[in-house]
Amino acid sequence: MDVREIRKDFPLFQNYPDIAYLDNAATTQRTESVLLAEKKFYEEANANPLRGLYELSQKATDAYENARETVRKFIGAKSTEEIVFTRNSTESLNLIAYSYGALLQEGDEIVISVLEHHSNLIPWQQLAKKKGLKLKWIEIDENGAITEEAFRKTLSEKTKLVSLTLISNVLGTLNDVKRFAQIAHEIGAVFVCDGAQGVPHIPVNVSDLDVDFLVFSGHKMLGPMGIGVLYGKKELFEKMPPFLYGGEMIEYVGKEDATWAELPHKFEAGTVNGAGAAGLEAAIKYYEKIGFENIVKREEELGELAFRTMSEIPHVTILGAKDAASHHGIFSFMVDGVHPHDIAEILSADGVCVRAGHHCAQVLMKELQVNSTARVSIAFYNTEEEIARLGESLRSVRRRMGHAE
Ligand code: 7TS
Repeated sequence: MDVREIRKDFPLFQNYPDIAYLDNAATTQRTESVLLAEKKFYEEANANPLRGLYELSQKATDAYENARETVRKFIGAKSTEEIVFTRNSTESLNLIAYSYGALLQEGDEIVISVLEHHSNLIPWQQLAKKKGLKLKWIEIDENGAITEEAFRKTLSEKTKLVSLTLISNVLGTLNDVKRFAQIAHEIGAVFVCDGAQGVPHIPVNVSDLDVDFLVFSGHKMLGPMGIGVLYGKKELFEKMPPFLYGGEMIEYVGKEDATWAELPHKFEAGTVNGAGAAGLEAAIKYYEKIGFENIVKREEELGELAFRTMSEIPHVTILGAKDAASHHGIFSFMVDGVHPHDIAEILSADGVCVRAGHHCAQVLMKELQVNSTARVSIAFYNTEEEIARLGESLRSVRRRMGHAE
């Protein structure tokens, strides 16, 4: 892959030729094709999808439903009835917690891990409080990984739902979701996979992994903000009550009650994000054009370089695994004697964009005995020069904060 050619596809890099954007876990940049797909929707197919019978509305519906089919194929789902469009991973997780949560009973147990982003934690925590469920936590080992032993130890015959991230947004750890889903199924629990950080970086096939639900966000994989995906097995979606009520999710409405639309529309109340779906489809097509195997290879190489560059700098500590490959392009780090916010500000002065804070993972921060970290996160369009700039700037941080060396 010729990264110089690839970067030409991203308008933001033309507008900001001098920044090194290394905050891809927060959101990626978007290709011109994604922006054009959104524009095209509004210019050539704009009417309210799924409503009108006239030709333009049909075009809007087709654009939206074609995007759903592209998503279905991308993640290997059996049917488009299993693909619900949401705003983002957070909304998808809230939908599951609210709607599948309605089927859970007092005393049932939900299992999550200390790695989870707040979006895969608070919905379960609040559901547990409301319904008298027990929330149980899987601990991580010194590399930030969940062992099969730790996983099994947390389960019991009362476990009804397990929700785990595919890749940690702080440590980059990859969970063996296929194995964990299998074990959860053995005891009759459903398995939710938070793919917000995984789907953009490794091929994910729901039929192969056999997860019951998968969530991810368009904006972390070159797509627009405001469009996300919830995959769910049809037999589970059928049992679940709607999440939001209103237009477009009904079959028949009377004064006293209503019946619900067919899947997946039962879970898509109100006017949908047609342009967002078209944009996400364009993002998936871009992934397919580059080829996932090329993306994975490129991100591995860049990750290896970033890990080596950062590890060689005195007073810099990368949290989590001791090998680059286990990080999947995500490196949370500390610099001795310098607050993460100061690190990020100094790097910013050199045009290097990294995130600092708790990364919406405060339970994990406590586990790691820190309040915050600085974090580099890589995408395939990053360059070796950007990593070199990160290294150079990072090497100067302590001196610029007044430390002797
Ligand atoms: N799950 C994981 C693992 C995430 O990393 C994030 C966002 C979410 C869920 C929520 O995604 P959203 O699209 O609904 O916001 N993570 C980050 C991050 O690491 N920095 O900014 C957002």
